[in-house]
Amino acid sequence: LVASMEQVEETYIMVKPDGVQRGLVGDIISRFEKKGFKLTGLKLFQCPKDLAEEHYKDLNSKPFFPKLIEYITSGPVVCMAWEGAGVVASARKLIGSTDPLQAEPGTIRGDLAVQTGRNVVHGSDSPENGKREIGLWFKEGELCQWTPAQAQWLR
Ligand code: RTP
Repeated sequence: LVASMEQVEETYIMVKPDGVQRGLVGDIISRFEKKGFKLTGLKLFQCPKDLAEEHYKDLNSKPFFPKLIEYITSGPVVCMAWEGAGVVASARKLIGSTDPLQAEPGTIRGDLAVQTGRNVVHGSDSPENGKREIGLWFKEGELCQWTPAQAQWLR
C-alpha cells in the first residue's frame, strides 16, 4: 500500500442549528465517516454568544455578523473534530460552496441547503484554523485518540 502524500491534519466540522433542527445530523456525519476520515471529537452543544463571536471574529466587521451570531446560537449545534490526510481541503469539498445555490450536487450544501444564511454545516478553512477551532470548541478530555480497525485500508 502507498501512503498518502498528504499531511495528516485536523479539522473542525459543525452541524449548524438548521442542520440539527432538520434532522440532518446522521447524514452529515455519515459523509465524513464513509470518506474514510477519523472522528476524534463529537458533542451536541448549545453555543454561548461569546464563543460564537470568538469563532467568527474575522467576520465581525461584516454587515451579516449579528445575524450570523444569532443563527449559530439559535439552537444546539453538533461539534466534531475529524482527522486525516488532507482532511481540511477534502472536508471543504464535501461541504461545497458557501452559497448552497452555487454548491455542486453531491456536496452537503448542494444536496441539503438553499440559503447562505442557512447552509447547515461549517468546516475549517486551513489546518491552522482547524487546530484553533478544535481548541475553542472542545476541552482536552473531550477528544479521543484511537486507531480504527480498518486503518490499513485507508492510508
Ligand atoms: P463556514 O465558515 O461556515 O464553513 O463558511 P464559509 O467558510 O464557507 O464562509 P465564510 O465566508 O467564512 O462565512 C461564514 C458563514 O457566515 C455566513 N454568511 N452569511 N452574506 C451573508 O449573509 C453571509 N455570508 C456568510 C454563512 O453561514 C457562512 O457559512
